[in-house]
Amino acid sequence: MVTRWRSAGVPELVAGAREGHPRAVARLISLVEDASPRLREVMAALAPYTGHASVVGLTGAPGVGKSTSTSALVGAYRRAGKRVGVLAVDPSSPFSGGALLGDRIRMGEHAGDPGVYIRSMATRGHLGGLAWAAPQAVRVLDAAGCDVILVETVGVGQSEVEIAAQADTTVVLLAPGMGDGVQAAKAGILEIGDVFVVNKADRDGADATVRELHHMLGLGEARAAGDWRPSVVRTVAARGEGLDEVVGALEKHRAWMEERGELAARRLRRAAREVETIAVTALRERMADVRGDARLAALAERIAAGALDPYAAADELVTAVTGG
Ligand SMILES: Nc1nc2c(ncn2[C@@H]2O[C@H](COP(=O)(O)OP(=O)(O)O)[C@@H](O)[C@H]2O)c(=O)[nH]1
Ligand SMILES: [Mg+2]
Repeated sequence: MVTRWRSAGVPELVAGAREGHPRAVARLISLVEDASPRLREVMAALAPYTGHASVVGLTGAPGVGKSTSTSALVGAYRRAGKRVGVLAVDPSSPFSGGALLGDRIRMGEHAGDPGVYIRSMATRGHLGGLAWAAPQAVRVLDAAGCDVILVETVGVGQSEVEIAAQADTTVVLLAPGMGDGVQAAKAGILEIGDVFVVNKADRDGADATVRELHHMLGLGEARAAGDWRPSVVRTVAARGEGLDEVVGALEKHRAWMEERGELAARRLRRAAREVETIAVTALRERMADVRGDARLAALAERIAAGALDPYAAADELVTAVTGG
């Protein structure tokens, strides 16, 4: 079976993924990770089957309980009969093609459930990075028939926060202690949260974290009618407590988005972003090919001689590399 998918052509892989073969799904996500030249064909084949899944981003500092919460959420959605995809995006990991060790333990209870795909993803130094790869992996899971896709990213770097913000609904997780709220504010993740989870509510300080959050989000202040008021939910993910409330908050946010046309608006923004990232990456790749090119050397000579300014030279170069 392994060899079957390894040597399969794109139409066969896409058909296999649509029929729910986990190895076909895994193979397609590997093509994304590897920035395979066949991706163009893959994305064209997947396009008619995407747009069904609810995409939920989960982010927060390392150790707050994202993977534990994700696993508990998978359980909650499975009980509701949904097919679930999990994408654990880890830019620092040299591994891929399966869950990371810690995540494998935390998500182990779902191993072997045919209604769940769990995948961690790294990007192997591709120029476009995670911002380029994550949405394409989401497309694979969407076309494979997932009703819900949970994207876990560490809320530290700019690109990770951005990936979480590219979801239909973004969940920001905090845990009591260590001025966590302040940290989150610094990382800029408070602005992107639609639903806030204070996990580890079994620990001292959970009340203080909830209060701090209410204050920072201005939840006591009046809002324009119809505006979304972020939900704040307490959980003990390690014991599965509070997860039904999280699902409830996610459903409420989804209903609000649909009512306001916000879901369509977010998806348009996401699609625009995706096109932009692919275009910029393609341009960068062509520019990299141009290094050492005679055209660039000639432009440099004209600039050095005072015959041309760098802006006009850059325009010439962009026209040359995009012109064919
Ligand atoms: N006390 C307590 N510990 C938890 C809770 N949820 C997760 N943990 C523990 O916190 C640690 C980090 O969890 P993990 O899900 O890997 O965090 P992540 O780095 O955000 O993905 C693990 O040892 C979990 O068992 C909780 O609700 N209460
Ligand atoms: Mg994790």
